[in-house]
Amino acid sequence: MTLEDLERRTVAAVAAATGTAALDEVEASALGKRGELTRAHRDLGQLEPEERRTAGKVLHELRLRLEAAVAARRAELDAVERRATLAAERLDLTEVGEVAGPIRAGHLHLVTQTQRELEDVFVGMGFTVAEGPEAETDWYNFEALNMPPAHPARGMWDTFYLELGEPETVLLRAHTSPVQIHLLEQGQRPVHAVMPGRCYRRDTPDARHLAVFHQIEGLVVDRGITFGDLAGTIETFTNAYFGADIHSRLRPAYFPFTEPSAEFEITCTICRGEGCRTCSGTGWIELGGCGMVDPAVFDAVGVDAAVWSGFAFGFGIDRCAQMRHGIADLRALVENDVRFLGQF
Ligand code: FA5
Repeated sequence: MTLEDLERRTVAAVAAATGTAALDEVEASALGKRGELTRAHRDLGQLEPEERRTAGKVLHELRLRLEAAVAARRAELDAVERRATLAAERLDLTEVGEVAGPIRAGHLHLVTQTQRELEDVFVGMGFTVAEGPEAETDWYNFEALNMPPAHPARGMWDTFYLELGEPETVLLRAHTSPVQIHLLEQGQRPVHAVMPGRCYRRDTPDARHLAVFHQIEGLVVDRGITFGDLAGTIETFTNAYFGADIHSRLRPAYFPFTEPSAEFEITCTICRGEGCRTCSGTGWIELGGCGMVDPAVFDAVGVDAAVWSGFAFGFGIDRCAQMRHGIADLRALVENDVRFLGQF
């Protein structure tokens, strides 16, 4: 085989090598210890010194060309193989975007938005915002609110008890009214506060009820507070939050911790007062209870009822959201269907 043949064949084999392993073989058979070029070098010994020098130079130049061809091809194949390895080891972090379309930013749940809006309305009316614990003792949820043990009104709140201490002494609060007691115990006078938070009841979920829901409590304790202040506050709130075209009414009611007491209702926004499944055909939806603070509550926390008077209210935050946005069934708020929640 002539050197031209060797060069042509080797260059073709180098170009045809599809991986670095194949290239290694081509390089070994052409340039390696037992390769053809090495053999040709060895054969130089049989030549005359003059011929040997010329042929040696030719062989050396051929080796340099072939080594350069191998190196160039190796660089190409290395790059291809590195890309393949990277592609194989790539961590696909874009799955959500590819599966569900472009990634959308979330937003606060409607109930949280509503709670903040209600807080804003009341802060605009001069109230401060306070919070209390969700796990309470019997004293805060019932007794200090004028419901001694075995008082029949306790049945108005179907309560979850915690297995802590004596049976039925620690519970998940059934309403936000216990926070009134915390504020009064802290000695604040006068009080103009709203207290939003989560409440728990063994209520069967339906169009207007959830077992875990939210209330915003209101408490005003000052000198010379009257029922007129309560009615005016509720009317101002209704206009600010629902708009002037929504009708509201107070109906006489009973709560152990207020006297007199009332229920606060607005026209059902689902049927505009016609009567529907959401309002059980009455045309009205109850948003909360309210009344003048009962002197027995003042007694329980050491407030002098001869000096101070006050009113309190407790509205359902979920119900406010329901009426404001015309949600026929409250359960939709907790079913976590983003198509529903994404609307708000
Ligand atoms: C109370 O909880 C009293 N603590 C309210 C109160 C406060 C009266 C201060 C007087 C003075 P009631 O159980 O009616 O009252 O609940 C008040 C409101 O909470 C209801 O009108 C309703 O809007 C909401 N609510 C009650 N139970 C649920 C429930 N299971 N799911 C959703 N909202 C509820």
